[in-house]
Amino acid sequence: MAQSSLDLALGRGGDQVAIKNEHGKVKFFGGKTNPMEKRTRVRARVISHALRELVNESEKVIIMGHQMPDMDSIGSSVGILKMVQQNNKDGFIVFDPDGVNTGVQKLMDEIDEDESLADWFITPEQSLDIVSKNTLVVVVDTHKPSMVMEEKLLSRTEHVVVIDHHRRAEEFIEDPTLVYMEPYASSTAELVTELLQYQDGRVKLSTLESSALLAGIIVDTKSFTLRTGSRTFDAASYLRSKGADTVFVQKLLKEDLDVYIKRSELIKNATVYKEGVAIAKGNSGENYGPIIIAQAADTLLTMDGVQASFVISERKDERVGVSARSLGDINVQVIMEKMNGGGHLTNAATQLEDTTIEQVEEQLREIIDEYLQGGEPS
Ligand SMILES: [Mn+2]
Repeated sequence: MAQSSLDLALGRGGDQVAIKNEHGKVKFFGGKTNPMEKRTRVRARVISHALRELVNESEKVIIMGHQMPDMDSIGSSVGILKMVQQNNKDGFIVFDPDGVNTGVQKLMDEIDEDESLADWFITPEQSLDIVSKNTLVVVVDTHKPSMVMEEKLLSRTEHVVVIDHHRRAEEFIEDPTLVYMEPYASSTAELVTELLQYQDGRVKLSTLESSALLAGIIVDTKSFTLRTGSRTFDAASYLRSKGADTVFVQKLLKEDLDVYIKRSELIKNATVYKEGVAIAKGNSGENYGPIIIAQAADTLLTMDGVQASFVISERKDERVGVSARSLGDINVQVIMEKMNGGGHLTNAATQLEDTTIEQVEEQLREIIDEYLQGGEPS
C-alpha cells in the first residue's frame, strides 16, 4: 500500500504526500508547485523502444483518446498511428463524432479528404468487432477508463498502453502493460512527437499529420504560453521540419461569432474576488456548454492581474459547472477536488448536482479563502 501510494504521488508530479486509509481511499497533501523539466530524454527513448516492441508483438493496434476529443487527443492518435505503420502493422483510431467542437470538426473534414489517413478511423462499434486478445490498445490523452472512446475495449485485451500528460487521478486503467505519464509535458502530442523521433528510421509524416500534432501542442499550451518547456519547442521544431503548417492550424482554430458573443457575456459578469482571483457567472436559467465556460476561464487568465479564474454556469444536464484556470501560483486542481472535481494544477473543473449558481459561488469563495490562508490539507 505504501509503495502504491508512492507511485501515485510520483505519477501525480511529486512534491506531495499521499495517505491511503484502510478502505483504500487516498488523500493528497501538498503538490502546490508546478513541476517543470524534471523528466529525462532517456525515459522518452526507453518508452519509445518499449512501445515498438509491444507493437511488433501484437497482431494489430487500436488507438483511442478521450470522449469529446480535442486537438491533442486526435493529433496524438495520428502520431501513434504513424508509429504503428512505420513498424509495418495495422493501426486503427477509434473516433466517435459525438460532442466534437468546430475546430476538431474542421480537422476531421481535412482527414476525411485524405484517404490514406481516413481509412484507419473506425467507430467504437467497429473497434469491438476487430479487437482480439492479441490486439494492443493504446490510450492517449487520458488515463481514466470512464473517459476513453470505448471502455469495453480495455477488457477485451491484456495489452494496454497509456500515454498521457494529465496529473494522475485516482481512477486509472486497470493493469496497463506500459504507462507513460508525464505531467511536466505540455501535451500528449508533445510526448508522442518525441516518441516518433526515437523510432528507428525516419518516420514519414505528411503536412496534415504533422499539423494535427502541432495543433494538439498549440491548443494545450494556448499558443506556447502555458506549461511550455524547452522540449515543447523542440517537438514543435521537429513537426515544422516535417511540414507542419502554422497557418493551417490557425484556420482550424478560427471561431464562431455566436460562441464569441456568448463567451463575452460570461466575461462581462466577472469580478475580481481577491489576490488576483477572478470569478465569473452565467445568467441563471441560461445554459452554457462546457467548452464556452472553459474558454471564458482561459480568457480571464489573459487579463492583467488575474492569477486564477473560475467560471460558474448552469449546464444542459441541469447541473452547475465550474471551470477553473490558473497561471501556476494557485493550484486549482486542489480547489476543484474539494468540490468533487479534478484536473491539473493549472486547469480543473467540476459539476455539481441539485444546487444553484449562487450556492456554488458561496462554497467556492469559502474554499478559496481556506486555500489562500494556506496550511490546510488538500
Ligand atoms: Mn491534452
